[in-house]
Amino acid sequence: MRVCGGSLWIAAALVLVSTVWGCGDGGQPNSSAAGDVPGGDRIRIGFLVKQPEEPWFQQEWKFAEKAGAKYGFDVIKIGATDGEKVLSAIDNLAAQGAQGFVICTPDVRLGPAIMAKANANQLKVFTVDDQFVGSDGAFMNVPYMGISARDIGESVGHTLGAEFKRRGWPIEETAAAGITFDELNTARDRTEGAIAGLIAEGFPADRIYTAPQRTTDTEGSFNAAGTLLTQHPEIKRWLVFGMNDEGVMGAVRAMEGRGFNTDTVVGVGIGGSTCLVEFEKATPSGFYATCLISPLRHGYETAELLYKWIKDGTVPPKDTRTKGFIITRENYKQVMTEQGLLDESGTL
Ligand code: FCA
Repeated sequence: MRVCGGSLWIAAALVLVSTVWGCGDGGQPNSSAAGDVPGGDRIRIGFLVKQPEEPWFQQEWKFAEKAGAKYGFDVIKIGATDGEKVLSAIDNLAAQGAQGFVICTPDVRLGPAIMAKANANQLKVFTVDDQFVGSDGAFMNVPYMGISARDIGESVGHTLGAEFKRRGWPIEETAAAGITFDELNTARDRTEGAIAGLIAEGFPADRIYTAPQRTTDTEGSFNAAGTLLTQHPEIKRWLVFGMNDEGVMGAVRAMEGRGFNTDTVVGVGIGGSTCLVEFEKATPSGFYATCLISPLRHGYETAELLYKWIKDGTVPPKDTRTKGFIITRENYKQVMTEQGLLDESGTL
């Protein structure tokens, strides 16, 4: 299959593949020999992500490829941003001789359709980050690795509550802004956890305001925060939380746009990839900390477990939850190095 200079048909059906294979490598999955035939000896897996532009997912891909390099399997990286793209990607993976895929789905309710398509193509499925939800509303019985969303959210809330006290901010001038995305379970668990953590620190529940974001990116959060700021002109100091780094960075940007600064905003994200630019700035911003999560575990281990499932029939654990670690600009390099997330040159 070729993507570069392809026909309209390719553009329509396979735009997802071009996202990752790009044009520079001749449209072959990484490390596969030219002329490799579907069904050849070398195991191939897909790795489908809902937001290929997000650094978290790029990191997952990078670590999945590291697993592929170690064990000698190919990883076909696919940006699958909607249901149509996911379903056509599954057919394409099968046509290329892949035997399974890891997926962070663009919509958890696609679970039944994705499983039907995967089963029809005899592909094994490992879900990462976002868990499939069946037509009955329950989580589906498909191997899953996600973050310990509630605990991680609570640690965000505790960090915000502790900063509020440490800075001695007057409560009558202060509120918390939570940018929410309740359609997604892992997102809701995170922000509910943050609220619980703040309350456990003694922060008043009636000063925690939430604003739903329409899209889970920086722009979605920027817009949600803008609405909240317009509703609450009386608030002089903000504590900010959300489902990920993007959710907090967008809100912090919206606040900066209205004159708030590092003395009046404390944001704590969840992630550790996107927010690195904040920590690397010479002057601190209102983005104070994040709860570092592990694209290494979510990328490398999911790919490794899927590979062993295909190769040896070792069924992966059904439900794995990974931990987080609060980091700030003071300690991020050290903690990220300890977690295997920075290379020798100190970059991601
Ligand atoms: C979800 C979010 C990502 C990341 C991941 C672990 O998929 O959208 O940003 O936080 O969970």
